[in-house]
Amino acid sequence: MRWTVEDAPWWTRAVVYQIYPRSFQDSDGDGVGDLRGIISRLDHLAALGIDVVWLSPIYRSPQDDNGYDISDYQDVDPSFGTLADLDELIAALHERGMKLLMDLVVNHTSDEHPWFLESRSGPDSPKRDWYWWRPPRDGMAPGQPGAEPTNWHSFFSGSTWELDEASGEYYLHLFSRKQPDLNWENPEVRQAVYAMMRWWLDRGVDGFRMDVINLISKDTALPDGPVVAGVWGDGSPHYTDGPRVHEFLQEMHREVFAGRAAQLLTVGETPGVTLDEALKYTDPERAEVDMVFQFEHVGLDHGPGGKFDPRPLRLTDLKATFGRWQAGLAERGWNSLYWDNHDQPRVVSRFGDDGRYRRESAKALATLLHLHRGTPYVYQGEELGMTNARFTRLDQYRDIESLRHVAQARALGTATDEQLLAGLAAMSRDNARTPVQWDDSPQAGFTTGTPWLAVNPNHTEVNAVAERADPESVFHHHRRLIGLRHTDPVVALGDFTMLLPEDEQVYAFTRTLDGDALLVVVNVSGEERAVDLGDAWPTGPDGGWGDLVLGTHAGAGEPTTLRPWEARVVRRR
Ligand code: ISL
Repeated sequence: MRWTVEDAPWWTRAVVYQIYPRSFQDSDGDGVGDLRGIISRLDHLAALGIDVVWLSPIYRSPQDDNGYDISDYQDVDPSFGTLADLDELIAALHERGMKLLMDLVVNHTSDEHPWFLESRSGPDSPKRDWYWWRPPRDGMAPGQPGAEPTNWHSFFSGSTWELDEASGEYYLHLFSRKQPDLNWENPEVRQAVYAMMRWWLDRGVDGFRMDVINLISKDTALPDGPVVAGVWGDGSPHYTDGPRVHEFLQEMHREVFAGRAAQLLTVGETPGVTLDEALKYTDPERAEVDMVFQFEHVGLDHGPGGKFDPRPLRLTDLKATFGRWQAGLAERGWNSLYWDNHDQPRVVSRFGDDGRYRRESAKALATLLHLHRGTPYVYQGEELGMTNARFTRLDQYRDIESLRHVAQARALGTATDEQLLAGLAAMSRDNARTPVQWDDSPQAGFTTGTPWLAVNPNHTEVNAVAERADPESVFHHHRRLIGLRHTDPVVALGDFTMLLPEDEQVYAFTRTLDGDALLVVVNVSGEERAVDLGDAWPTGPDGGWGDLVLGTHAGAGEPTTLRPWEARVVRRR
């Protein structure tokens, strides 16, 4: 089953923009971004041409993990505004022809959610079974080292089990101890989630980005995992793409999306997902979700010590990964395309050059993002070429993952502060969370108060006002790339063929549809480079590749030589 221009879903031609509300725009001077701030910046999104906004969580939350710990799914956190503000945002987006995706965080709740408070009230609570409660291992005493029901290591360091002193039992939390995992085995839990989702759709939202949705089904035997860090084991084989996950998602589709699925967009965040599993999640005939976020390409620079021990990216690894995913989801299913989000460092710092070639490399990487087959996701500030935070002290970091990593490494003596600082500077999630740089004023136009996370000092040069004013900017390059997806069917639906898979410097591929052919060729380096594509894309009588549709550099340049970080999109005559 392959879509044609006539029957392809609307989101094959759409571009999504992610807003991380804490850091987007503050309207009341408390240093935290909010909904009214977002409403005031919608013209920026309209100018960029985006179709869909994905809003990271704005629900009521103790903010232990910046809103990914929800204590009320049907209310807005006061730090972000009110439900009335959200209704206004939905209306303002719809007026401009844009849709709104809500973040759906239902693998876990906050430990302050009424469901968990009830569940925790004792073993006889009617909601006890809504979460994962277990006694200590093998008759050991509660709290005794090693008494945790499994040896699983949390995503945020330490055990995935927290002892509840009152009952002497432990509850499961794959993330922080303030994020207890819901028990999806219990049908009441599932029905409560579906009812909440219907309530949002009825309110006017256009779909969901589903947080760690491939972790909701656990092996109920809860086996230990192989030991990986000190005493801790890797439990992920027992909860990633677990035994009932597809059944649950098909049930959700029937209960929530049936009858209105065609207007909506659903995207599952699926860390550790394999291509085979992704095919199941996204095969339209199975009716689960429209697309998933895979994680292979953002793991390629993780070193032997994990994400905070990075190594340089090899371009051939990146091409092997994307090539496999493009081919794997060509006939069935669909890719989502991303470099950045609120959990990843800034791509221009990570895979580009955030010094001399900041602008050029940001544009080259944007070209790669938008020209693959799939739905592109642009993360706030990516369209401005924003860079990593450049913090110089550990006390500048706020993210729970970074703070827990530092605390654990210090406790175990596994890294010096200098090494920790280097690891965080490269990989901390806070790199993507510094406030959006709107202008060159002291807090970059983000707030009139003190921002919750420091503004990057380079906002004096890197900011939206400067970007919008310069026709050759990163912003305008993204805008043109987004426009191409809207107008050129070959960009949305064309076949993908990787060229030069062994080349460590040039990333080249073709997109073809009904006799139309585009070549995308990108110099992923600061060195000039002559490119010979051989028979895969022969040069014409003028010695060139064809008509330039879009390029990163002004002036024609040499016909088949790319300047540092130059990207070209060319149409065959
Ligand atoms: O960023 C990560 C650690 O390096 C990822 O493993 C991340 O934790 C994982 O992708 C899940 O992310 C999502 O769920 C988390 C939340 O902290 C992230 O912000 C969210 O995107 C728990 O809700």
